[in-house]
Amino acid sequence: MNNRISRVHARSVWDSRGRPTVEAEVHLEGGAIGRAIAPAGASRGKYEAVDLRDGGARHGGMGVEKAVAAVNGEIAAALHGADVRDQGDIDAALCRSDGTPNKLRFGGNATVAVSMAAAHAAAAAEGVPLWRWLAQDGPVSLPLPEIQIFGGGAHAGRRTDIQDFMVMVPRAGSIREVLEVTGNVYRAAGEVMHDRGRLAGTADEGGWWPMFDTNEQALETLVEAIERAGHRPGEDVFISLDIAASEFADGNGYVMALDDARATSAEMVERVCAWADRYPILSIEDPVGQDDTPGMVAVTQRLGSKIQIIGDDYLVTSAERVARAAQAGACNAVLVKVNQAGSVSEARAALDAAQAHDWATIVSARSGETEDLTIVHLAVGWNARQLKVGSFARSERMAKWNELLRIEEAMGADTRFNGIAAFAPTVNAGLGA
Ligand code: 2PG
Ligand code: MG
Repeated sequence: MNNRISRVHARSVWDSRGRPTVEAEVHLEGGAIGRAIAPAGASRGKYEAVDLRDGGARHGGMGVEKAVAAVNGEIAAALHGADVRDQGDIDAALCRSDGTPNKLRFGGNATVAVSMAAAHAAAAAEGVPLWRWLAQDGPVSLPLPEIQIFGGGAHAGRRTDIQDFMVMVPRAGSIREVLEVTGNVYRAAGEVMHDRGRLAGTADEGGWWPMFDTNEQALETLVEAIERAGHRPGEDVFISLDIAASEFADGNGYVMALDDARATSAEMVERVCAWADRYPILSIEDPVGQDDTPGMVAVTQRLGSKIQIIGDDYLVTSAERVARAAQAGACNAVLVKVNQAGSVSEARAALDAAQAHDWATIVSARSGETEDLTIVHLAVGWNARQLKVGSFARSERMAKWNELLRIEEAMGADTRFNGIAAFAPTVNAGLGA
């Protein structure tokens, strides 16, 4: 009886962009409470669960009063008395009462907040951290971080076409070491920008604002920053890109505004392969657009044995799309964003589908974030291989890296850090795993 849901309550709070978002609480009869806040994307895949926004003049149309009302009304009624330990049943009830394939009626922002809050309540009732509750008796590991140094694309007024210029430190021995090295690179990148008179603050996720003349100049500068920090590019520190190509795809191909270039799908593939040749790149997300399966297959065939090819907008945290992509030979890794699916169980299914194909799995934040730490626990408890939460500045990001440090400490001698084993098998082998 103690684990039955007695109350579900939501309120409108604020995210890291100063926009309203949904916070949900799930209360249990035994007194335990779970709480979670929905994140929000800017470069959104068109097949994602839809956030319900109020429209109109207030909050520039971004209000979430309708989504909050859905939680306090229909969702609260649907979940009343449910056993919170049955996450699958709770999420199935959310999907059933919403009744649309992409959470149009309640809003994915309503369902994801409730779904994550329920997971927190279950862990609280058990008296264990969320990651332990999620893992049950299964294996856990500390995910390899990928951390943004320059933020472009939709997170920086389209200043560069490529969206995320990130680093990975797979040969480090611990989370603590990864974060120290990343801090060095982040600081050095700021110094390089300062020296060139190009320092102009930070973008949405805390990465340096990308004042560059071409996309390649950003890549060159990142290599320089790694060296200036005293690390070896392609040895200790690698580059990871989120190209987020759907953002600059039009019906006929790709328009890279900064490079003043148009590209067909085949030309885009060539361009990405040329970057992979020239720079120490270990991971590439969304190298082509969300509907460009031939392009995704071509990139995976050309680069996938050595480089991680991640589907984000292309897979939108959907088990079905992961299975289809695996069959087509597209991608060797999935980005898992709980709010793309709209519930914890659906996101977990996408992760399981990827693991069944020996793909790597990356749990990811959104560009609109808050102090919510749920994704860190999901990554550890689900034994995901990597974690992406934006840059190395601003507390909505640093809170998550700091939580990962706490979990590393709590694991003590049982710690398993993914490092060079964080990728699909052939990529791991290339790193010497
Ligand atoms: C992405 C994310 C995070 P957004 O594209 O992977 O960088 O961006 O949340 O805006 O979709
Ligand atoms: Mg992305």
